[in-house]
Amino acid sequence: MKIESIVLREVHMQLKAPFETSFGTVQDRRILLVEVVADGVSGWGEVTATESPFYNSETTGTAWHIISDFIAPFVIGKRVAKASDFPALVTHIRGHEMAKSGVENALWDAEAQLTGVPLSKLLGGTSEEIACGVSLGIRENPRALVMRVEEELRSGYQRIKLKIKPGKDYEFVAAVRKEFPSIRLSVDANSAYTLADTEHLRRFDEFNLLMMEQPLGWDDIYSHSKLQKQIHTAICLDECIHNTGDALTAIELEACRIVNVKLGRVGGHTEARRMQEACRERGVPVWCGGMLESGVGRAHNIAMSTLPGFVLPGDVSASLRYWNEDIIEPVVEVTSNGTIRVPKTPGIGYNVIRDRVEELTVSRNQWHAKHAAD
Ligand code: OSB
Ligand code: MG
Repeated sequence: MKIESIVLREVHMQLKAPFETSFGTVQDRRILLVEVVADGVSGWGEVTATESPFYNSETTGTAWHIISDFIAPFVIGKRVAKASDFPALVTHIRGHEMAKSGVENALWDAEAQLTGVPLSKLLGGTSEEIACGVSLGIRENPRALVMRVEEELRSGYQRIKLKIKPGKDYEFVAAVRKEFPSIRLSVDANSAYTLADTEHLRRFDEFNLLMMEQPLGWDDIYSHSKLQKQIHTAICLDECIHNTGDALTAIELEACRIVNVKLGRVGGHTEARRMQEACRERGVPVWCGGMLESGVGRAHNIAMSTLPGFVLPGDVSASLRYWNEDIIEPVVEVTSNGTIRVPKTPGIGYNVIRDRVEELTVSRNQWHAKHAAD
């Protein structure tokens, strides 16, 4: 495949409602979309960075800079036999996994279209339907949260994850657990606690949670290994895991028993596939995390979730939970059993609505290969 052109767009999309985590509240999303033309076919990827560096160190702005000033000028006109060769092309650029992932995943979409297969199949995915959960932002009070949980369960979702932070944690989880004693329930702290909170976090053992996601430092596998030995609840790492090496470190140190795989955080489909395989070989369950994606990122998450290591419901849910209008058609829908049917058409399997993308675009940058031999 020759990388013939790259179009980078920043689109602005407003979530239906503000989403609150321990690190802040977001409603106005600034999303980067990457369109790569390879051998005449357009593939789409999404950069899943947040607007501020409060989840990890990347932002929409840093990804714009890294793609515009380093990735795109370097890879334009180059050839790769497969999308899985892309990471080697940009390995000299340190970190910036989310920026890289946006470009790599667009190439995967292009390769799947050129091969005439759904992206899920090109990746080696086996399921035709994926299991879905939801991630619920922090609410005003436990009552409001219980009402939201009830609504999501009515829609069929198979697992409920509650965002927590100090002061808005124990009572909120207790209220939900009391109302729904047997649902699959988990919590996500986004690094809001420290080892000094061990006693407090141990109290969550009574809720029989499926997992507690990223309670401690965003880059601190070591402290999680200390905590995991002192609580019964399985720790799941999110922020700490940037590559398969991190996952293996965490598993060996017993810092977690479950791994959240996010395409952006690990740098794209190639590394995500390697990571789920490494976890599967060791009997460690993985699931697909979400980053409040537009339809493009969501489509990639769906394809990835069909790989055999993804044995727990992910944070991949219906388009209309997030957006009044998504940028793909059909929109992503969830069955009454809390599953998403995996598309069977080539590529990501959804059409990007170009006119809508154009309307939402606030900035654009593009690169074209020179003709001749490059
Ligand atoms: O930690 O999983 C997280 C959203 C933004 C940043 C981090 C996280 C999240 C979510 C939302 O939990 C998942 C989703 O519904 O897309
Ligand atoms: Mg998380």
